[in-house]
Amino acid sequence: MYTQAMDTQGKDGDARKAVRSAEDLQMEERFEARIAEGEFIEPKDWMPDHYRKTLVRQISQHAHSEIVGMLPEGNWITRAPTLKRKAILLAKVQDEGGHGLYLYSAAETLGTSRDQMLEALHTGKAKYSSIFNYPTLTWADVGVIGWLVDGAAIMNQVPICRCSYGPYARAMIRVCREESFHQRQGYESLLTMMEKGTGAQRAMVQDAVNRWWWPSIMMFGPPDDQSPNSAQSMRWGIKRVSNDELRQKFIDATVEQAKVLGVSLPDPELKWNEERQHYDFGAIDWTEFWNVIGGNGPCNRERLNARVKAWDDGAWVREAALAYARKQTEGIKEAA
Ligand code: BYC
Repeated sequence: MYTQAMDTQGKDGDARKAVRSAEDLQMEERFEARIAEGEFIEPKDWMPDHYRKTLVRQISQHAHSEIVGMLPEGNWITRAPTLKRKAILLAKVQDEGGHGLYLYSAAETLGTSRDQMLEALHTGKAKYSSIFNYPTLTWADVGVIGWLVDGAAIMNQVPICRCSYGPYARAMIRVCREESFHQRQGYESLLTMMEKGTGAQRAMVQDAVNRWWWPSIMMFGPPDDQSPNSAQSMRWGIKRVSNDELRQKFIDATVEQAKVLGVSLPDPELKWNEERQHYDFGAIDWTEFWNVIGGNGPCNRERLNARVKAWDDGAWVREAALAYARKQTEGIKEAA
């Protein structure tokens, strides 16, 4: 017996997909019940199309952010001030590459190939975090990225360790541990410059904080009432905490860290609100945010060109790996 129902969750507007069978509806009820019970959904489990698409969108965007995020910091590896700082930065940038790989693997379990995801990045169809479209002008930017950008990333990503999709949640556990090291190394590097540095070095830290503060708090995404994906993602347990709540938590924690560091944050309206038990903060320039994610930030073109070039330059490695794999398979067949 079949019934018909409108799929209000479908984004693609394909009328044929809007007709669902009774079995589908039952599967969906069972799926919703599992989500409500807090169970993990695994790759071979039934899931609604839109749940799958939302995950591919978010996880691939996250993976792209990790590998694009290697670029602004990678820019400073050859100019790190000491061997120790260079070793730390190399390890951090390498970690980001690793995060990209776990995340691409997690997204692949949903049936989208890595080639498809990279094609979407290279053609500008897929998004990556707005934050990586800003330039790293001085060495202090590297410390500030660790402190603010990785700090914001941890705040956003710890709740994803409880995401309803098992492979994404599990990948995030290791990612968060590593991000925690990244945040600490950034903060420690800034503390060294502030406590032991010259006046010029302290000014360099303050300048970097001034430039990165607003883009960092934009990382959490648009305000909840302008976030088209939030409501459904929260219902499905893909997102556990809203954009605005995470932004507020990040600001509350960071203001205190800035005091210890001895830097000011570039927002004259930042003020403790006794009644709310949170910091109030000034208006965010959302026009700048939409401009950056629309492809018109200071470094969008440069970042995308660098990724496309890396992909093109790596063609011979992929060809060699495939040729080797073919040879191995042929060898196995011959031996059999
Ligand atoms: N940048 O409905 P919303 C890292 C897009 S890696 C660009 O709220 P959602 C690190 C959003 O995609 C940091 N785009 O969306 C790496 C949507 O557009 P589409 C990356 C953004 O998904 C290396 C539209 O705006 N972290 O930290 O519910 C070194 C409406 O937004 C941004 C992750 O990816 C943005 N900032 O919530 C150091 C974490 N914000 O796709 C550090 C996982 C929003 O509908 N992702 N958009 O066309 C998430 O938690 C969520 O996807 C977001 C957005 C909170 C980012």
